[in-house]
Amino acid sequence: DVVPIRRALVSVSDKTGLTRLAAALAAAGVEIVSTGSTAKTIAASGVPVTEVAEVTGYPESLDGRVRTLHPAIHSGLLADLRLESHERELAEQGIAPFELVVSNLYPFVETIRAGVTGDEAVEQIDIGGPAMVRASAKNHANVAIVTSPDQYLLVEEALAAGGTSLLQRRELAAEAFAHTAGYDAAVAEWFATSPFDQPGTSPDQARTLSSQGDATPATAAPTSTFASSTAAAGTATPATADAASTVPEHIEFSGTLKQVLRYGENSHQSAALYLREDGRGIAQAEQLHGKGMSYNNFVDADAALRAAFDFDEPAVAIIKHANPCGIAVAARVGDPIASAHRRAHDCDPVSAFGGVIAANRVVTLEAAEAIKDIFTEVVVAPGFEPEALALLSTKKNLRLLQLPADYAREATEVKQVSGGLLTQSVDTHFAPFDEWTLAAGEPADEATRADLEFAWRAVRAVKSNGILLAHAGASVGVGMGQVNRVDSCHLAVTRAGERAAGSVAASDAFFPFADGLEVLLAAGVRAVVQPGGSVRDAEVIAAANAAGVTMYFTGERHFFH
Ligand code: 93A
Repeated sequence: DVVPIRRALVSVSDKTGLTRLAAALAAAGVEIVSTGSTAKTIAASGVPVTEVAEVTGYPESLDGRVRTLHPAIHSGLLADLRLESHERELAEQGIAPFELVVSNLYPFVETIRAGVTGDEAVEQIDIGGPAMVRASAKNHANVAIVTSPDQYLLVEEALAAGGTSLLQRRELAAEAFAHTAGYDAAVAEWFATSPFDQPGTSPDQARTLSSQGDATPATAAPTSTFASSTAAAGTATPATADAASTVPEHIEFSGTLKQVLRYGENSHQSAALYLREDGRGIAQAEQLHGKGMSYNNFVDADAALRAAFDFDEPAVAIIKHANPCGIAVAARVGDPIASAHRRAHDCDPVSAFGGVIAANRVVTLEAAEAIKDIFTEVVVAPGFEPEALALLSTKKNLRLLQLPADYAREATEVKQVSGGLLTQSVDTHFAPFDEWTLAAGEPADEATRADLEFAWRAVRAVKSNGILLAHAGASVGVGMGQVNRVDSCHLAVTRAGERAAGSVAASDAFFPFADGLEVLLAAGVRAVVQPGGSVRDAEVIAAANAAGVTMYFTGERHFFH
């Protein structure tokens, strides 16, 4: 499966490392075919190069829009030489195949970031480049595609080794498709969000429209801008006067492309990470070790952080698919973070396999020793003790992330719906115990009260309908994401097993009937905290009283979707 390199198509906007690469190719006897300024740069370094126009017999045209877009080039990229028919067709047409393509694209993102707009920005949308990249990536059985100067060393190694291997070409193809997907995503984002002057509209008219709220106001052009104005339109009707006073009239979210991700939630989805300019969150975390973060890693790490940082005391949350496998604060004795981790892990060791761990304190060596033996995708924390970092860095597949020193969540959350954005203030309010009302049973003793307060905070990290059983500051059973509360209760109780008896339970929203609560009571929970407010509260209270179980109402709920 080794393909020797005889002919290379080189067409790069970023000329970093180009002359060294060209010299290495020429020294290995490789014929180099190049576009305009790439060919000039190579020729100027004294290396022989063939112009694309010489190969196509067709001049670069339409101001360079059509250069490599020609069958004499693309047949050479797409011919599958494992097929005799392809080989024959190429020979009949007098076209030579390429075994290597080196291409990086017009710098679209950098251009719009520099403030370029309109037709000038459009001109920076590379068409021929992605076509070459995608063609050669598709034809990875025959062609190696290199899209970054970081990969030039690999080319030099391949030249020395007599060619590229199939595995190398496959990996390069994956990176190439991720590269063009990220590029197109940035272009799509720009089209969807950049200001648009309608033909025939003078700049002055455009400004007037904008100030009336009919057009998105012009902003400096970052990679991705979502701007919205409800100011003049008056169409947004907040539900309450209270909400109205805290919802801003104008919101602007802008982000700069940080990283094209290998793929999205699934391998057929393209994905990228954008940075908010004022952000201090997971997106700004510094990766200290491990392979690149995936889309799901970011989502889960953020959910884990949110859960761990809901507590003031040392706490650890372990997350899978955005839901907690375990959350715990430190026990009174021992190393706090090691203790919190052990107790969070013990909640559901089966689910914690392959999870994401967040700690709200520096990860200690003792915690690292425990984490090391458990298959984990990501550990994110404010920091790592040097010995902990050294130990965890021995795990090749474990990603280690250090939060920015001033880590903070934004005060407003944004969610996309088709055709718009939903915003809400972040759910950070926890009604304190002294505002709860005792709805059933005896007032809680101090230990029960502490457990109820812990459970009430922890259940907020559980996707609705959420039920969380806790004991001594650690979750022992979590029921999440069910479409009825009874099933969430069954799930929490099953996961807790024998530990359900004597635990306390928190429910993210009220029990609409007594049936869910009855599942918890039958399992032996000793106290319950829930918002209250159901029309059938009397039924629910009666069930708790009949079982002699303490139940508090918080008067606030914590739905989480
Ligand atoms: O203008 S294009 O969309 N049409 C093409 O046929 C074409 N061929 C190569 N863009 C095209 N390219 C791009 O030109 C490459 O992706 C590369 O970024 C750039 C290299 O041009 P030069 O060698 O003139 O710097």
